[in-house]
Amino acid sequence: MRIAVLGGDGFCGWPTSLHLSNLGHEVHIVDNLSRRWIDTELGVQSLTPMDSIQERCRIWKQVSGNEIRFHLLDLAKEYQRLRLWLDEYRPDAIIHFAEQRAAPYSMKSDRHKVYTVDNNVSATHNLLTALVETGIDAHLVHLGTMGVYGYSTIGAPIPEGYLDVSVETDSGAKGMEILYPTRPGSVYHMTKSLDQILFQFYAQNDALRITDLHQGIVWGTHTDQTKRHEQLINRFDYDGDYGTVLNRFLIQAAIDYPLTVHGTGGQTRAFIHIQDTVRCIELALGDAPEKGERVKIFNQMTETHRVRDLAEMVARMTGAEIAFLPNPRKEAAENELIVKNDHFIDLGLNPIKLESGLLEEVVHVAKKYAHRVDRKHVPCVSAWTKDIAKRVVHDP
Ligand code: NAD
Ligand code: USQ
Repeated sequence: MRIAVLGGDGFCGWPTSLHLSNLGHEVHIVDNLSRRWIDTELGVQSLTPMDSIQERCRIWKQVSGNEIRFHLLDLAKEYQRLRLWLDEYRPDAIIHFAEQRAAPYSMKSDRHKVYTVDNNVSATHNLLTALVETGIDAHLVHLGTMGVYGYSTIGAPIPEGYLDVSVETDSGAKGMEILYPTRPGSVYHMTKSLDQILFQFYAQNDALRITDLHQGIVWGTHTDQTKRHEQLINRFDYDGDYGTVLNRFLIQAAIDYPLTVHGTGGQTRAFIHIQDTVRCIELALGDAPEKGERVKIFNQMTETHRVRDLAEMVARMTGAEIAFLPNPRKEAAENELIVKNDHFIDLGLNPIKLESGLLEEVVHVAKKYAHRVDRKHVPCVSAWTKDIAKRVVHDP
């Protein structure tokens, strides 16, 4: 297949591009490199030394013999160029990673909120309307988030996107299926909730074929393909805005920084290893919806953990200390999370478990690149409300 990977320079997009190229697909990366600019804005860098996207593609050609082409394009701001690009390349499938993906970054200030909504909603809508306009019948696979469901669940398993409800009417109870009600916990997560409505509309109105993957927190760095050459290495964010919780704990342990647990660490979240992310995308591509079918929604996660349990696991393995800090976010102190992920298991996913993959990650990535860490960028300084900002002490 000819596959466009939108956001293919990012943490999930780069290993996905390599994985699909390795399977023999013709891969085109489309990215505006905004993530690299945000690193500059924040004064941070990936823990791992990343080459330019052009250099990464050159090395991949050298290692694999396969070509990945890079196209510099802003999905949100360059609608006409996007439409022309699609018309010229006419992909069979499109993987859409190209959004601002950090909840703390989206809550930093009014400017960051506006940017995140403008960028994410426009990118997704521009893509959908350009597909209609060009008449391209590509399978669109979007990376959504488990966060659209919200985290204060009632202990019932979260289904894959849809909920069967019964509504009382004058002629008795009527059953119907609805999108699971969204309850986003940040402006970033809210944009993913808005994406869901855009997908529902375009699938229903224009018969676009769409799969929305509600992904949990991705951990790890390497995949089989990124390991093939040092210059193919993946991005690894550890800073307070973009670093996700488990990757942050791993690097904190490596630099003797007490593990930064927010509040009681009672939030339970869904997780998936980056190798399983790329495999899930391959599986989703092979299971495309028919024209006219409703949006397919899969929960892309393999296990759930409470944050303080993760901290204890990392502390046991490494001897790190744990620090319980005031929570900069507005989130429940404790929550239960039970998630259905039958679709991917039925399609053959054989998940990498955290206990088995964790140690390798600590030794090979966190310790190897620990000298690149700037400790002052470790704390999470983005507060969800002005009141919370007054209570959170930012002490590196
Ligand atoms: P990332 O920030 O590393 O990569 C996103 C890429 O998209 C970047 O290279 C960026 O430059 C590009 N991009 C952003 N806006 C763009 C635009 N307007 N035009 C063109 N390119 C643009 O993020 P990631 O961790 O790889 O996440 C990828 C997707 O997966 C995101 O949509 C995110 O919401 C979703 N996701 C990520 C995680 C995770 O833990 N990393 C978990 C669940 C879902
Ligand atoms: N947390 C800590 N200490 C830290 C960092 C985070 O206790 O140092 C806590 C947070 O308060 C939160 C939990 O860990 O309760 C998860 O935080 P996170 O930053 O790892 O994850 P999140 O903000 O939810 O966002 C990440 C990705 C996002 C993706 C989402 C999937 O950045 O793109 O959509 O995970 S999910 O969480 O399932 O919605």
